Amino acid sequence: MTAILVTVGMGVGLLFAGFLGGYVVGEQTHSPKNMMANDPDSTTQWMSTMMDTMMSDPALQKQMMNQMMNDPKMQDMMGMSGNEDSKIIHMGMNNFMPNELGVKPNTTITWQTHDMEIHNVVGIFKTDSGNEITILSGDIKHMEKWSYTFEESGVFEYVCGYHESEGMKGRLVVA
Ligand SMILES: [Cu+2]
Repeated sequence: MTAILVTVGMGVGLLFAGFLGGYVVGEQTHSPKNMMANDPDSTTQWMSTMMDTMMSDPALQKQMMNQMMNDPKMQDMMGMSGNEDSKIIHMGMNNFMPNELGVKPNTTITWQTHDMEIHNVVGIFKTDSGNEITILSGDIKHMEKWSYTFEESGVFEYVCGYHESEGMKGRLVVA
C-alpha cells in the first residue's frame, strides 16, 4: 500500500529506470529492449509483471530503489540532484532516496516525505574538525520538507526514528 502512495513522478521514474535497465528476478534476467524490438505487445505484459513483482516484495522494492536512487545519472534524470548547493533526499517506502550521498560543504539538504507515513531525520554529524552535532528534524509528514545546511566537511549517519528497525537509514558525506 505504501508503495502505491509514492508520488507519481517517482513512480514514473522508477518504471522508466526499470524499463531501461531491465531487472533480475531469481535466475532470470528480463530485457525490455529486446522484448520491445521482438514483440511490442509483450512489453506491456512485461511492465505489468515487473510492477506486480515489485509491489508484492518490499525487500525487492527497497533494493531496486536504492540501486537507482544512488545512481547520479538517475538523480540527474529525475531532477533530484538539485544544484551545487542544494540537494533533495526523498522519503518513502521506509527508505531514504538516495540513502547515500556525497556533497560539498555549505550544501543545504532538504528531506521530503512522499508517502503517508511520518518520517524524521535523526543522527549525529561528525565534522572533520572534531565536532559532533546532533541533528533532529522533528516529524516530517506527507509532502512536508525539512532542510539543514551542512557547512563543514564531515560525515552524517542518520536514521528515521520511526522506521530504523525497517532499515530506514542514510549516510551523507560532506567533503
Ligand atoms: Cu520513517
